[in-house]
Amino acid sequence: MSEPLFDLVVRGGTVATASDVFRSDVGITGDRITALGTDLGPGRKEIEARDRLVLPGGVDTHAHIEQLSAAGIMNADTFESATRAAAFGGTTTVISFAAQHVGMCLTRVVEEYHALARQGALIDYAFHMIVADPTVEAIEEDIPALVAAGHSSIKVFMTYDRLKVDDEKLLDVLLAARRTQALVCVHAENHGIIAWMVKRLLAKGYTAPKYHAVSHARISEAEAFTRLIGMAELLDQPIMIFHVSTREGAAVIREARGRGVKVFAETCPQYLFMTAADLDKPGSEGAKWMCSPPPRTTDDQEALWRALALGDLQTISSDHAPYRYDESGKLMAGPSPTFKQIANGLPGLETRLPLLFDAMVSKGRLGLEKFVEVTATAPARIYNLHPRKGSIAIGTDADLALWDPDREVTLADEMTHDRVSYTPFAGRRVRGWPVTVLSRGRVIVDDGKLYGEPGSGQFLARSGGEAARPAGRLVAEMDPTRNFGADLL
Ligand code: DUC
Ligand code: ZN
Ligand code: ZN
Repeated sequence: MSEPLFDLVVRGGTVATASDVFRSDVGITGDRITALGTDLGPGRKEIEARDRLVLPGGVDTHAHIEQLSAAGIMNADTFESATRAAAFGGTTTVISFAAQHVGMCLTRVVEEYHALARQGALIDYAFHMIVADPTVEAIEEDIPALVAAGHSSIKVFMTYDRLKVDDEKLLDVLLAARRTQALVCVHAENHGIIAWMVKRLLAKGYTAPKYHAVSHARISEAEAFTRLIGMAELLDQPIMIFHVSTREGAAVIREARGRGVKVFAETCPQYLFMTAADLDKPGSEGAKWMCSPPPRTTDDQEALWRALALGDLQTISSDHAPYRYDESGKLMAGPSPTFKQIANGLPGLETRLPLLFDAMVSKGRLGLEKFVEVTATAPARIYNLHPRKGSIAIGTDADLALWDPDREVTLADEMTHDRVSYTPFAGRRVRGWPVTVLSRGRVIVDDGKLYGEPGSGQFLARSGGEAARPAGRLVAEMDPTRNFGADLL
């Protein structure tokens, strides 16, 4: 027997990237992939992968973990439980949030989330900074220092009573991002329309969870997208629109991208696989399917698939926002809350990839390479984690998910590994399952067993990269060479 050449060889599998599918062994030395090819020499350890698809570990760039909501409700998940669930679902990188609320110091907030993740995470992670209070200090001191420290994306909300920033503040944040080359991610819905609808519905006695979907009138999405894109265009600042849910919203993005505006956009499994009808359950049960924006119609699902195919939407994230269906979470206001009193959000870190693999690979919608692209490669690129994350190539981190493409699983509440105790996708049967998962060359999940250790995940410092760079197309008012010479930016 000759000397081992690698620490680990994943042997004989079918490797898939966003552009290619090919038979190859994967040679791993330490944390990294160091060889691809057939008949690689021996490894100290070997994993037989003849019947497996060898894919990059998933990159989930929108997850709320150990996060305090503005209403004071703590997520059900810790970094340990959320990243454990992610790992079981084939995801090896997550970007979660460091959530500032009004009155909080952003730097302190980021330090606190750092400490929690350092202790609990068992996959690699980064943060988006939620800015709810863009004070002069936050804009001029905290944001530049934090972006320089590797937090190169900012999230803002255009709705939610205690989180929303108005248009003027949104412009302040967009400009702060432009100056520091950070990407701005936005929850874009028209607050006034939603608040007005909620008031009217509740006054008329329409309180059940299904009216949550009615309150987020479809136009609230397209209107906010249009306004947001206008502001981003005014400053020539790249943006990422989170969780697109409607056909009209996707159309607004298509039109803006067609004009050369640097707009990125994501959707989530809940908008591809659920509809507003899922909220229509007896009593308060519909709360389990309540998220914002709400799931819409099958026609919207088709429009979102089309937008993915066309590249108008580039990523599919989970928007994992875990609340238990009990008095600690969804039923915090009692057993019969009005829809306004129910925390918004669904668990999804674990089910994102199996649901999408089933739809895209097993059932053939857009195919294997596109599956890898929208769940791993494109998110890694947009958030500047590529090439280290999101692909399989020599030199990349050995973050791999080995899928059994034939394994059939019926999703069920009891099988998930987060702390939510239900999945909104229970009862769905999927084909294809991530059986073995590696994070930087270490097996963290194998055949239903966890081997990853809390605290072994690493923080991924990121600069803004290409996605966050202005497109270089200033509108007349902002262009000092075409106007009065002042530099408004
Ligand atoms: N909507 C959000 O904006 N965030 C968390 C979950 C949700 O449903
Ligand atoms: Zn959101
Ligand atoms: Zn979210």
